[in-house]
This record gives sequence, structure tokens and C-alpha cells, in this order.
Amino acid sequence: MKGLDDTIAALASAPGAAARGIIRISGPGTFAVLKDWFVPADAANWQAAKTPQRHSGKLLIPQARAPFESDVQWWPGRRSYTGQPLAELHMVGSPPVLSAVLAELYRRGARPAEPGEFTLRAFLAGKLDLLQAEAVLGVIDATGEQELKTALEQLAGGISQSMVLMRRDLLELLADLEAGLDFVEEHLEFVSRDEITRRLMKGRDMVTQLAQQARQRMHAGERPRVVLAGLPNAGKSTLFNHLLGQEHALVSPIPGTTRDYLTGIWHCEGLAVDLIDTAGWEFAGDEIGTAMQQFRHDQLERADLIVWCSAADRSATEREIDARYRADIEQAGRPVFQVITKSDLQIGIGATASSSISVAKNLGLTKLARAVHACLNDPAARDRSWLGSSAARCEQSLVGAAEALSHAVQLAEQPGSGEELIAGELRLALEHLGEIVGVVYTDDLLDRIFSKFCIGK
Ligand SMILES: Nc1nc2c(ncn2[C@@H]2O[C@H](COP(=O)(O)OP(=O)(O)OP(=O)(O)O)[C@@H](O)[C@H]2O)c(=O)[nH]1
Ligand SMILES: [Mg+2]
Repeated sequence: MKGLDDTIAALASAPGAAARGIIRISGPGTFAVLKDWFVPADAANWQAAKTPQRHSGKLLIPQARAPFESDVQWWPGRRSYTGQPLAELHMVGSPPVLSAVLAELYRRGARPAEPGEFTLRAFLAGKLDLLQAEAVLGVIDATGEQELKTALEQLAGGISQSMVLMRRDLLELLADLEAGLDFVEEHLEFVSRDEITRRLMKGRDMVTQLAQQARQRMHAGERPRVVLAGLPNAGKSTLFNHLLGQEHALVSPIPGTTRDYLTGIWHCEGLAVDLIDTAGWEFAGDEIGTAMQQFRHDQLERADLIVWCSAADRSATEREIDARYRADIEQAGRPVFQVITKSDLQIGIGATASSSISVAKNLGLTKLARAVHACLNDPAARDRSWLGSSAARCEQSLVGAAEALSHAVQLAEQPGSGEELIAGELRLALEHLGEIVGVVYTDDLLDRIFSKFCIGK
């Protein structure tokens, strides 16, 4: 990271000829590098300015025969974008003129700005957090209306706001816990265990939801992932083969036929979708059973939609297990669509079913495709509140924070566990959350983020 006290200058408008060009200068020497050759019409005001002002005047470039008209937008104090003296020269957008002005600024002591250096200074001055700094780049790079909208919302502080509120709640809780630790001898209780647990749970749920949103956002550019899940023998592989139009998966009346998972591309009502067939939902205790469970878990975690298959001919016990497992994944915040399979085997189907199909009798399959298509196009199903770059950077921090908060909740729920352990987990969670907004950062991280910017931003 180069010196923050250097005065930097760069072209801030798009390169190439245009009606107007903008050169941006920032740093403690901004006034000095301009003062002898920018001649404002209101020289006295320009010298004495304490608040942001606009001055019209002329630039006297030694090599040029005539002066150039220029307006200077001048922020003399800390109220600028970068939090330090900053000037913008608004002038004719001719590339040779702009180059001559930049050369003169560099001759007088400014140095060329590095990519993203103005925004880096804004971040270091506390004018923007890291999520907002990334949004500046998102606005510049947006290729469509939705992307631009997301970037602008993030720049305006959309997610930053929730992060700040959540961090504030957790910091207050940490302060309460630490106050209690200081008076442990006196048996003073600042907050009750129930209260601690409740506040930790609230934080954990919010972080888990943000982690899910970030994960979904990371995969938003990819094909949507639809996972077939359900009890063994529910007809998942039969449906998988039918939807792909090929005999990919092994089908048999023996429960537990599918053991790992299979994937294929399903053209669902014109939308290309990654379709995934998983092993039936049972918790076998052996080694393969555990691996199956892990595969399935990984697939469900990454699903945009889970199509939960329940066989129409399932027994009362299976019905109960089926409902329990389905409720578990729904509670984990996964989007689930239930479909009753093998409808040819039973006339009356469950009242709660979203859809019913029979591959054997080719019934309900077009309706199923339409319903899946509608679920995937539901804006709520695909989160847009994160910029892809921020989601990718923050996902691990959010997962880390969610894990630490889950541990903290578990500890809080055990009456014998010490509050210093809970405070330890909470501190860890806060550190992870700090990385997201940039309260905690490394030079390497800043280099990675800001080097993607263009010069002048
Ligand atoms: N009658 C009828 N039988 C079906 C239908 N769909 C699947 N089956 C039968 O149900 C049995 C199980 O089908 P699979 O597709 O292997 O079921 P699965 O859910 O993949 O099972 P696991 O891989 O063991 O979890 C097979 O004998 C299929 O022929 C259907 O629509 N109607
Ligand atoms: Mg199968």
C-alpha cells in the first residue's frame, strides 16, 4: 500500500475523446499542486475556502499557447470522497489536453494514482466500508439493469446496514458477558442465561441466513441446481431418468439403490437446469451410509430448489418419517417443493402435496416442470442482495461466524458451561463479521480488492 500522504492524480472520466473530461486529485498537497497555474475567477474565495465549492477559472499550461477553461470542484477539508483535500478539474474532454494537464500535475509533485486508490482512501478514512467499496466496482462493471440495481443498493449501504446492526447487538452482548466475568466473585449476574441464549440465537439465525444468501448469490451466474431428494424407493431415479430422457440412473424396487449422486442437464420449460439425483433419505450407520449422507448434505446445501419426492403408496410410518425429514430441510431455510410420486398406485393423494406425478402412467410431468420453472424464476428464491464479488469474499467469514455463534448457543444451553467460553466464541464470531465490513483487514486483502479497480476510481 503506497503512502496515504502522497498527493495522487488521475483521469476520472472514461478514456478517449468526449465533450467533458474529469481529472481527480487527492491528498494533502492538492491545493499546492494547483495553486500557481489554476487561476480562478474568484481567487480570494478559492484561497480561503473552508467548505466544498466550485470555482471557474483558467489553467495555464506552460507548453500550451492559450489557457484552458476549467471548473474546479474543490473539497478543502475532510468532507470529500477520500476524507482528505480533493479537487476535480472539469474541462474539455480532449485526450492531449487532459494528458498535458496530468503531466503538469505530476511535474508539480502529484503522483499517478494506482487502480482503486481513491476508493481505498475513502475506505481507510471510514467513508465507506468494504462492502460499499466493492459496490463502487460493481457499479462500474455492471452489465445489466439488475446488476446495477444490486450494486447501487449495496453502495447505499443495504447489507452494510444489517451487518452494522447485527455487530452492534453482538458487541453489546459481549460487553454484558464481560462485565459479568469481572464480577464473578460477587455472583452478580448482568444478563440471565435465557437472555444470553436468546440474543445469541438471534445473531446465529441472521448470520446463517446471510451466509445462505451469499452462497446462492455466488452460484447465481451458474445453471440453477435442482436436487431430487426423498425416502428410499420414492421414485427419484425413475423421475431423474424420465426428465433427462435417458436411462442414467439405476432403478430398482430395492430401497437404497442410489448410493452416491448423479447429475445431468434438464431442459425445464426452456431453462437449462442441473438436475441431481441423490441417495434415499435414511441414516445408515456404516461407512458408506455416512458418506452417502455427506454427499446428500453437500448437494442439498448447494440446491436452488429441492424437489422432495414422496411415494403415494408409502406406509403410515414412512409418511411420518417423510414429513419429519422434509420439515428438517425446510427449517434449515432450503426451498422445497413436494411432489407425490407413483400417483398411479393410489387414487387419493395427500392434501398438502404441491403436485402429483406418475412416471409409469406419464401423468402430471408437464405440470411439474412448469411448477419447478416458476419456483426457480421466483425472485425470492434467488437472492440478489449481494454483489457476486462480495458474496465470494464474505462467504467463508459468514460461515465462520455462523459456526462460532452455533457453538456459543450450544454452550449457553448447557447450564454448567462457563461464560468465558461463550464470550470466546462470540469474540471469534465478531472477528469474522469484522472482516466482512472491513473493521478487520489485511493489506493483502485490500490489495486483492482494490487492484481490480480502474485507475481514477
Ligand atoms: N407404479 C409406479 N412405480 C414407480 C413409479 N416410479 C418409480 N416406480 C418404481 O419404484 C421403484 C423405486 O424407484 P427408484 O426410481 O429406484 O427409486 P429411488 O427413489 O431412486 O430409490 P433409491 O435410489 O433407493 O433411494 C422402482 O421399482 C420403480 O420402477 C411410478 O410412477 N409408478
Ligand atoms: Mg435412486
